[in-house]
Amino acid sequence: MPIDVTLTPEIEAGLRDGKALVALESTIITHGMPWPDNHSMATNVEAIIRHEGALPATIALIDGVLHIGLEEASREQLAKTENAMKLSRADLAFAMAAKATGGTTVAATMMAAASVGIGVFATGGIGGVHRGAGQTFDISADLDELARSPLTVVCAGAKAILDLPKTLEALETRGVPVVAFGQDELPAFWSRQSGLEAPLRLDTVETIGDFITIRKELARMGHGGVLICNPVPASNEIPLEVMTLHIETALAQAAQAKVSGKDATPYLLAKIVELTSGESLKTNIALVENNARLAAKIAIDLAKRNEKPRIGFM
Ligand code: PSU
Ligand code: MN
Repeated sequence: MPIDVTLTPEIEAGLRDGKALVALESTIITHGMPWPDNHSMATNVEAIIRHEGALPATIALIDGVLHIGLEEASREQLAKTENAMKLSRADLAFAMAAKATGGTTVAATMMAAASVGIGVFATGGIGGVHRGAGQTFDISADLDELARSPLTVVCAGAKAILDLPKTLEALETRGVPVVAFGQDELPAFWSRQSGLEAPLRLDTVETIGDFITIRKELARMGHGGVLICNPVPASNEIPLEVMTLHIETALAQAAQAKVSGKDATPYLLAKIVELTSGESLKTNIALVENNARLAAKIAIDLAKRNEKPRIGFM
């Protein structure tokens, strides 16, 4: 049975011509933000990537067809779909067989992007080790995917609703480099600070490009993704002390409502929007836009390097 995957003509040509491409996830559209902010965010993020000179490839499942690059009409349809599935690695084939519509998480988006050779991906925050994981075992499939698929993922840090120290440990175990961009501290999504030192730090697009290029040359030793943590712009951040209180309230409400598993992240994000009277949504949009800009610059830097072939040492 043929697999239903469709690339927009633009993405197909971009891949053939070695253009700078940036993959975008769609769970953030279906489960991360309410209509119509989800739609305007998705549209703006694509425009930002184009403005920088790269091509955006939003990835999503629509009526069982895996789209790599979404036309405007499909993007709007997806943003309006009320019962869209949340698709991680475990769900993708099932949802394709069922001809379902859904947003792809970081994990499923990485799988799809890697399968066609897109190397750079922008998102808001990755999934990670949930607080209380010692009891629930709730660890996002995003972490295993980062270990597996060779993509550079630009995020604003792991969502601060997670257990950040355990998330860092899990990434280290899986051999995923975690790089803070322009600061020593790991950013915590809505906040620039987390109280944790990032394992690695780089300050320029060019040094990120050097690093990724060497990772690629070492690929025969086996490697997966790289995580670039880009702090939210200072003008849009909500300080960690403020967020800590809201996160604790949201977590207590989730426990009381017995929300767990796949529903945990969307529930907590929605509660936090409520608790901050919409402030966290504005921050979320700003950080995704900021990540799209950096991801586009990285993709352009890498595409330029590929124009002049290099000889690896192996
Ligand atoms: N960041 C957001 N909103 C989101 C997500 C991240 O601001 O909706 C999504 C991403 O798609 C991520 C997923 O991959 O949440 C993680 O979910 P889980 O913890 O269930 O793996
Ligand atoms: Mn989970």
